Amino acid sequence: MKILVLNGPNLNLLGTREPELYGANTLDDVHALCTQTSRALGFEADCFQSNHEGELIDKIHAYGKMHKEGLALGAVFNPGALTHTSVALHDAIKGCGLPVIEVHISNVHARESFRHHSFISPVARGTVIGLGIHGYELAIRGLVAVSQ
Ligand code: CA2
Repeated sequence: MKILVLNGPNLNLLGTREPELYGANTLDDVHALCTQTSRALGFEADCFQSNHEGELIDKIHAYGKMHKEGLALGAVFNPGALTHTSVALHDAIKGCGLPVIEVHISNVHARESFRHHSFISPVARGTVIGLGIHGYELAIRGLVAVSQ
């Protein structure tokens, strides 16, 4: 049984710039943490990052189908800046019925007002915000807990 760990635009830059906002860990560190956490809970993490909205939508659709077939539990998703702009990601999650936990590394509510609105939160099963990369582990644990 798989868990999708999905990261959106610019998250491939983690650990290279803005450590005061996003910490010093790289995306590879996030993937290692998610792989380890999922395995400890009896699941297999599939980690994917894209800077392209359409590729994220395709992955959500594929996992919606896998969820219906009993092959995937759901997804942990940091949509990056698309959080604040993308009706298409909102529609993809709503349309395919994939359980999604939305994650943000930084506390978006303590930042610019344009980061305060999320198009993803209304269609997410839950959200984890502002806890650094620990949020990914907590989101996986939360997804498993609410799926039992
Ligand atoms: O806090 C988060 O996880 C965000 O989703 C990160 C996005 C931002 O647009 C959201 O408002 C909140 C930005 C991701 C870019 O990450 C970088 C990491 C290092 C250096 C540059 C960008």
